Amino acid sequence: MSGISYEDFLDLSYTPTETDLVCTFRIDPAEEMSMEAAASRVASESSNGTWAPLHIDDTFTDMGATTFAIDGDTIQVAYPSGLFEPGNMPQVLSCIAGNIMGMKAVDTIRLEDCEWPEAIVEGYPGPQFGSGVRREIFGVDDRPILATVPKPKVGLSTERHAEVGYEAWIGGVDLLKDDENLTDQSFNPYSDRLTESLAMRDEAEDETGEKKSYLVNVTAETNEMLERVDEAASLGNEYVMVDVVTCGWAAVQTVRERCEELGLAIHAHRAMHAAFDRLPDHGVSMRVIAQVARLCGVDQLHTGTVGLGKLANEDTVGINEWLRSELYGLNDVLPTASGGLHPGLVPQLMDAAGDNLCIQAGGGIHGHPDGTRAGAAALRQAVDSVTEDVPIEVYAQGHSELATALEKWGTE
Ligand code: CAP
Ligand code: MG
Repeated sequence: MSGISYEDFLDLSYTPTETDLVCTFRIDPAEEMSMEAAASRVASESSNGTWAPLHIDDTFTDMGATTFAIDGDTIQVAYPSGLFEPGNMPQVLSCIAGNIMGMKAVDTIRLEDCEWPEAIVEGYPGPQFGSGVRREIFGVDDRPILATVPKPKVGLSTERHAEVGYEAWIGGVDLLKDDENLTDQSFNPYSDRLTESLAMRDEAEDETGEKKSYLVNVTAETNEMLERVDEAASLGNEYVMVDVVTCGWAAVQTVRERCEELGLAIHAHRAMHAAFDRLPDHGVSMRVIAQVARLCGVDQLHTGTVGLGKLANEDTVGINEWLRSELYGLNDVLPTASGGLHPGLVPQLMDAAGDNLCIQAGGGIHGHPDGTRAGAAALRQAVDSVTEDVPIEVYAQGHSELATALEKWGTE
């Protein structure tokens, strides 16, 4: 028999079965490599092939993928679901975004999208709450929930951090959020910060009559992270925050399981995602990262600001739509808009991204000329102006905190 060679993985007459995982890549073949040859190698190296033709009999299970479509620089590859260990996200990524990312046969390769079949999705838990956090935790379903990260992002003492949280909660935000590089450092240790912030949270709840919560960053080595999750639950918090790309999907899967036992929601920060998705021609798209995050079961995920803020964004609206789409009964994910946001941007943001959102502003709250409490009030007022359908400049006439924010930052 001919065995497995690089050429065996292209079949433009193949129709994917309903259990196949279909991945869309954009590739730029290396010099002197045809599109067909490169496309076949992508399917080969990401499934069961290698560079040397193999001389084998039929005593193996054929786990080969098939490139079944080529359209310009875009190729589609179908993978048999049996290639993938159920519920093992690292193994999936080792196939579809593994060795092929460094293959000499292509100058660049980008995994753009995946169509996940039920046969694979059923191995994953998906979010425990998803956008249900708004109703189940805060009792609101007619507005975005609001979060804030104290700034400077690291260096505040525990006492100061908790005070900033209190001011922000009183001003009108729902969630205090840790920044990505604040975990358990000596200037603000995890346990102290959690305890003191939740004490302030209780006071803010009493004063405002509103539910408040804390996206406390538990990101660490996995066993350590689980201890932090347990502590957050034992002290009566509703959430943990995990930096999902830096700690890895295996850790996210472990935390998801523990959070199910404890009834905690997971806020997913995505630091380092741009190392994979920023280059338009190479890597893994944010869309796919978001898909992986949903399967693994995070409840909230940063997906960008529709280009309004300080950071480069991929198609925020398209990603949010995917996170809300039907997926064999899995819960949706609440998108979080964050990065350079301030009150004046809220109408444009909500116009593009809707109200089923979490909006985070750090600098856009704590940089308010009258301080954190006023900044938080201004953000809440900006949201109210949209939900009450009053132009933000008009609304600001009766709301001085918002008026000051608009004076400082405008609406662009
Ligand atoms: C935002 C932020 C978030 C980014 C992450 C920061 O602060 O806390 O980490 O939003 O990016 O440190 O930059 P500001 P993304 O509100 O002060 O800008 O949401 O795109 O993942
Ligand atoms: Mg941050």
